[in-house]
Amino acid sequence: HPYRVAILGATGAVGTELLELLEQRDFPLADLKLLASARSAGRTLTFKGEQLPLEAVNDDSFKQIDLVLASAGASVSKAWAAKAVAAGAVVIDNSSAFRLNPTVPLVVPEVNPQAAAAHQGIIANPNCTTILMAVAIYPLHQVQPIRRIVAATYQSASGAGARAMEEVKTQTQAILQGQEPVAELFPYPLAFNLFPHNSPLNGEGYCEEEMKMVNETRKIFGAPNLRVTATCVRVPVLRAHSEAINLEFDQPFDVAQARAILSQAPGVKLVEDWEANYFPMPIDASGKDEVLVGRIRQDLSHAAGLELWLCGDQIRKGAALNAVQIAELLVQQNLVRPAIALAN
Ligand code: 2RA
Repeated sequence: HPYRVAILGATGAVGTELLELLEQRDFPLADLKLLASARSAGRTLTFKGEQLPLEAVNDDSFKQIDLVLASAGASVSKAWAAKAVAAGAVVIDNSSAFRLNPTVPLVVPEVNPQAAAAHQGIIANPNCTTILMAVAIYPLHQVQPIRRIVAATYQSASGAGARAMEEVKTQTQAILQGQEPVAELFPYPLAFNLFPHNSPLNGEGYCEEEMKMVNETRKIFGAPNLRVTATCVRVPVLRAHSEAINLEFDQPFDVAQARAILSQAPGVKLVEDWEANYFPMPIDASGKDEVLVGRIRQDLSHAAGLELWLCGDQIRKGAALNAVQIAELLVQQNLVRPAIALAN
């Protein structure tokens, strides 16, 4: 049956993409409510040719709502998710607020769809870099368990939101006109530059973004001891992230076998033309659903190591698409039900 859905954070980069995906994928909707901050209230967004009003989120927003897709950041999710659940809705949360909460499933549908069934009202959508990596490497992990992951990311401006994408364009224009670039959302100019991800650092010198890759990958794979280390870097690309991944196994992993596995893997597109030196690029990944994977090769420095390279649309599979796929999974398995039903 059709569902009454609310998007919390409808005006953001991810919110806009959610709207587009619900339309494109013909999600079974009885009603769609667009929630945003008071600043956006009164404006409208187009959905299936109709103008839908943006409403400021309030205590009554979640009455008569079955499913909430939240993408307005951790503080907004912390403020509203419990209220939505209490009102009888299931929340698919795109923020980091609940990802490591043991009672909240953290789901990548290609990897751990079964985890969704245990939800108690909230399901978390992982961080973009984690989702893209998980989709690409889980099929290998199923054949031979991965022992250690060393990742380096090249993250686009979109990961910091729609306004950050505008900022990098404005900075680029300024530089081309011989002016000083202005950094407002980002700490430093990103145009013609790059910098280590600017999320807060811990005592071991890792930033939050890097720790998301460590902790979320362990939770999604159900592998609490998996060794993961990452270096996350922001690059002046608009909307697709890239990642260089080194994988270590117990035994050598045949490269041809890895390629064959990834050429069949759900959500993955193998992109390799060795003669032309053509491999995944962010401009090719932008707007695509699949994670593009290529440059799979034996690690020269380790007999049981593999190297690979991937690009994925950060707003789409890294955020909005994964959330909509979780929603579709809940619909297929009849899991859109008030949290109270589980307690009884
Ligand atoms: C980024 N989306 O690219 C991430 C934030 N966790 O910054």
